[in-house]
Amino acid sequence: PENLADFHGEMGSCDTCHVNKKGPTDDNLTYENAQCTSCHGTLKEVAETEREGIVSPHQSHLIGDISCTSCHSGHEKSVTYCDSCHSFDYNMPFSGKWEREFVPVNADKEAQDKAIAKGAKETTDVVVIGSGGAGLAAAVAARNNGAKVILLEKEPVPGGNTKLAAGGMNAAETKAQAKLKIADNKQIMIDDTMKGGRNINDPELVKVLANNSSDSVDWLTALGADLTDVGRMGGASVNRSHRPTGGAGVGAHVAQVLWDAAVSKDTDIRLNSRVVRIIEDTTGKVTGVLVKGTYTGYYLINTDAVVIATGGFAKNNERVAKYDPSLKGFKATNHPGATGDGLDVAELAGAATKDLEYVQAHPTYSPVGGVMVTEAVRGNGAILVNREGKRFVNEITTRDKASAAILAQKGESAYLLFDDSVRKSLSKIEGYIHLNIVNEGKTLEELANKLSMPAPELTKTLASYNGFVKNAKDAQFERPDLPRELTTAPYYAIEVAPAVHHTMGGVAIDTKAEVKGKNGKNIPGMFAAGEITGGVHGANRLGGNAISDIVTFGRIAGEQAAKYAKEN
Ligand code: FAD
Ligand code: MEZ
Repeated sequence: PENLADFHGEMGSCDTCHVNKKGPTDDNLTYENAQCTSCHGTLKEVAETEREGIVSPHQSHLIGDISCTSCHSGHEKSVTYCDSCHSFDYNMPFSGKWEREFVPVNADKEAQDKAIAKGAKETTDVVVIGSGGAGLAAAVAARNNGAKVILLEKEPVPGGNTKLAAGGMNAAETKAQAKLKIADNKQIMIDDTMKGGRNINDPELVKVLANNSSDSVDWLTALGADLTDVGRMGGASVNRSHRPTGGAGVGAHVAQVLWDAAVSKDTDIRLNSRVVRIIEDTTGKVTGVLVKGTYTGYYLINTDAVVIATGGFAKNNERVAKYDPSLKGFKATNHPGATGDGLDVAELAGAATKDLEYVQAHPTYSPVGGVMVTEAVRGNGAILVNREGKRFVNEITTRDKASAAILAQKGESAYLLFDDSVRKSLSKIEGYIHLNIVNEGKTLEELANKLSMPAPELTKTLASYNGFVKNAKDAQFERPDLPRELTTAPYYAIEVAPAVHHTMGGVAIDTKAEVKGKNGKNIPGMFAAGEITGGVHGANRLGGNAISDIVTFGRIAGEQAAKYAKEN
C-alpha cells in the first residue's frame, strides 16, 4: 500500500474510516478521527505506549484535542506537523517530508465566484477568523455577549503563534505584582511601549493596551489561568511579564484556557477551514465570508460581523523580504500558518494597513532545535557571549538592538550562557534540555572546551559579570537588571541567532477594534485584533506585549462585534 487509505482498504472498505462512500462530512474530520481512536486509542493512550526519554510525537506543546489526522493522512502522504518547526525525522508510516507552498487567497477565483453565487449554507451573528489568542478571546467575549459564533481556523491544529509564546504577558498594576512588591504603573507601561516602538505607535491604542492589561490578567485568571510568576523582558523598566508558576511557557497555557472556555461555551469551531474572502454589500457593509474547507470545498456563511484574528506573516519569507529585504532567507520562529493571508483577505475587502515595513527578528533562536529560546532566560540572568568568550551587548536591550549585535559577531551567532540557578528559576528551560539543544559543562572550562571557546577568556568574562552583579552596576554594557550571579555549576550554553519573529504592521483599527477602510471610514461589521493589526507596537514590539495585546483587543473585538450584530 502507498498510503493509509490503501492500507485500511485492504482490511475493509471506505467505511472503515468514513461514514459513507462520499468521504468526509466536515472539515474537523470528526467521524474519521473517532474511527482512528476507536481502534488505536486516544493521543494520550498512544503516548503512554512510547519509550521514555524520546521526544514523543504524541506528547506536545500543542493545544486542544489534537486530531490524528493532523499528521496521519488517508489518501496523501502523512506528514509530521512538528516538522514545520523542528526536524525530528520520526519514522511515521506512509510519510513524506514537510513542505508547503503558499497559495494566494484569490488563486481560484472562478470556483469562488460560483460558490458565492450558490448562496449561503448558514447564517450566524459573528464569524471569527483564526484560533490564536486573539480569535479565541474574541469568540469567548462574543459568546459572553450573547452572539452566535462560528470560529474558522485554516490549520489542522488550533492556537496559531499563541500556543508557542514563552516568556510572558505584560501587565501593569496587577495583583501578582502587588504580592511580589513590584512597583509599576500603567503610565510606565505606556512609556516603555512607546519608547520600544520608537514612538511611532498609535498612542490611543497603547493606552488601551496598558490600561486594560491588569483586567485582562484578571479575566484570564477567572477562566482558570495561572499568571502569578512575574519576570523581566527587554525594554521594560520593571518586572511585568506574567506567566505560570515556576516559569512555564505562557502561550500554550493561555491558549488552552481560552480554548477550553470557547469549547465550554459551545462555540462552533472548525479547523481546516480557510477564509478566502470577506463579502460586503453595495454599501460596503460586511455580509458574509467565503470559506475553503480542506475536505468540503468552498462554501459561504452569512454573518453580521467578522473578527479578523489571523495573526502575522513572519513565516512567509517572501512577504517579509518584500517589506524588509535585510531579512531575506532568515528562518522564522513562527507556526506554519503565519503567512499573512488574512491580511490579503482584509485588504481585498478594503481595509487600510499601516507599518507593514516593520518586521522584528528575535535575537535568540536555536537553529539546531528549530525553536525560539525565550527572552525570559536572559531576563532571569543569562548572558550572551561570542565565540571569543566575551560579552558584547546589554542582554536585555530591545530585540532590534540585541539582534543587530549578534549578527555583528563572528559566525553571525552567539551563545546564551547560564548556570544551574537560572535553570532552576525557569521550568521552560527543561524543554530546551529535552530537545537536546543545550550544551552542558560540569565546570566553565569544560563548557568552553565543548564550544571551542578560549576557557580563560570565558572565565574572565564571567568573573567580571559576577562583579557587576555584586555591585549592582554593569560597568561594561549598562544592563539595567542583574538578577543573579552565575556561579552555580553545571554551566549551560545554547547557540543562538536571530530569526524573524513578529510583524508589527497590519490592518488599521481604532480603540474599539473596528477596522479602518482605505477611504478613511470604518468598515461596518469588520473588526480585527492581534498580530494582524498595526499600530499597537509601532516599529518594534516589546517582549510580552503581544499576549497582552491579543487578549485585550481580542476581548474588545468580540464584545464590539456581538454588540454590532445585535444592533444590525
Ligand atoms: P495567532 O496566534 O498566530 O493566530 C492566528 C490564527 O489564524 C492562526 O492559527 C492561523 O493559522 C489562522 N489563520 C490565518 N489565516 C487564516 C485564514 N485565512 N483563515 C482561517 N484561519 C487563518 N508574545 C508575548 O507577548 N509573549 C511571549 O512570550 C511570546 N512568545 C512568543 C514565542 C514564539 C515562538 C512566537 C512565534 C511568538 C511569541 N510571541 C510572544 C508573540 C505572540 O505569540 C503572537 O504575536 C500572538 O500570539 C499572536 O496572536 P494572534 O491571535 O494575533 O495570532
Ligand atoms: O514577546 C515575545 O515575543 C517573547 C517574550 C518571546 C520570548 O522570548 O519569550
